Amino acid sequence: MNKKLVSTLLCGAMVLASATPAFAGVADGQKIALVGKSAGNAFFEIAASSFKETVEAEGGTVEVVYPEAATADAQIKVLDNLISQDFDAICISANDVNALQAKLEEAMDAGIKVSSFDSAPNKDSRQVFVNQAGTVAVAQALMDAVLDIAGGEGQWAILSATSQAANQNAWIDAMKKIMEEDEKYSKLELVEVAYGDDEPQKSTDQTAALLEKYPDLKVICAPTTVGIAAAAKYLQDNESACKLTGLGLPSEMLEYTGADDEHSCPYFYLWDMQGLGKLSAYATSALISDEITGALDETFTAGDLGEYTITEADDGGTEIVLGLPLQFNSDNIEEMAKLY
Ligand code: RAM
Repeated sequence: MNKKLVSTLLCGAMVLASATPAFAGVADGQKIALVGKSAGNAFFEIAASSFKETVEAEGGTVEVVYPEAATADAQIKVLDNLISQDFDAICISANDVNALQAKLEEAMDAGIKVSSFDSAPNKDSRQVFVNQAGTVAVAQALMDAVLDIAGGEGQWAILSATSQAANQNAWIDAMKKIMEEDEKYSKLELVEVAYGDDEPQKSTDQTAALLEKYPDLKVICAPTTVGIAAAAKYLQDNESACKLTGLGLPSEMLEYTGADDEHSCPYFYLWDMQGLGKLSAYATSALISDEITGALDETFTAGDLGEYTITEADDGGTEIVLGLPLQFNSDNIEEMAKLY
């Protein structure tokens, strides 16, 4: 190729580069830390991989960090370490609603942008929360599933993650409120909220204990992907009459989902997992580039997901809601299991 042609091509490329607006939200060189609730949970691995892909495609870098345990103390250790490095932002799924406040405030005071995804620390601990689906929308879907699967009446229990988990407790509180406020749930009896700590073995043991304590238990609702997968296996292996619903990953629920006696879970819910990673990435990046501050009514474009508006969260802070909860059942589980 002759020199003139090369320089013409180079000039053209430079003009193009300067004329092409930066992809909304993600700018070159941004350094972001993504903090999950615990290691070894496919939920966070899937969200983190789409978060990373989104940021890296635009020239930023992401460090994904997991605490040693699913506790606030372990996350505080992680945050301490991150604050001493030159991160532009931290995006966190909180193991506790209030306990991270001092550390996250310290991060913000140090000029680090703080967003959260999946599980929100309180409103003073973050600039914005990326909520996978509205808290009440998730609770409503779960309550209606419990009512339907129980046949309108009877005992049911919740198998949660840790007792401090901000998102679990928000969903559980919203479910209790829905149940109390509408007469149609009055024949349902919530007998216990058990905690499997998002550990497969503990979740299995808690399922076994619930069945032993409540022989007439009709439904277990596990709003945790780890808990529901463990309970699904236990109930199905033991041919239990007790049925299951909750929040799960289709890939982990494939063999347990179906509305017949062979399967332990007629249907369950989750949301667009790749979308959660992407939207969290774009929102965090938009904070760094000062496109948003996290204030109510601000808007931004989250790449091919389109435009999002920051709304008021139930805790008085702000949030960006990805979409609606999605139902997985025998009709769509095979297709969805290929995605996440
Ligand atoms: C588990 C975690 C996570 C929750 C999902 C549904 O993986 O507890 O925080 O959002 O379940």
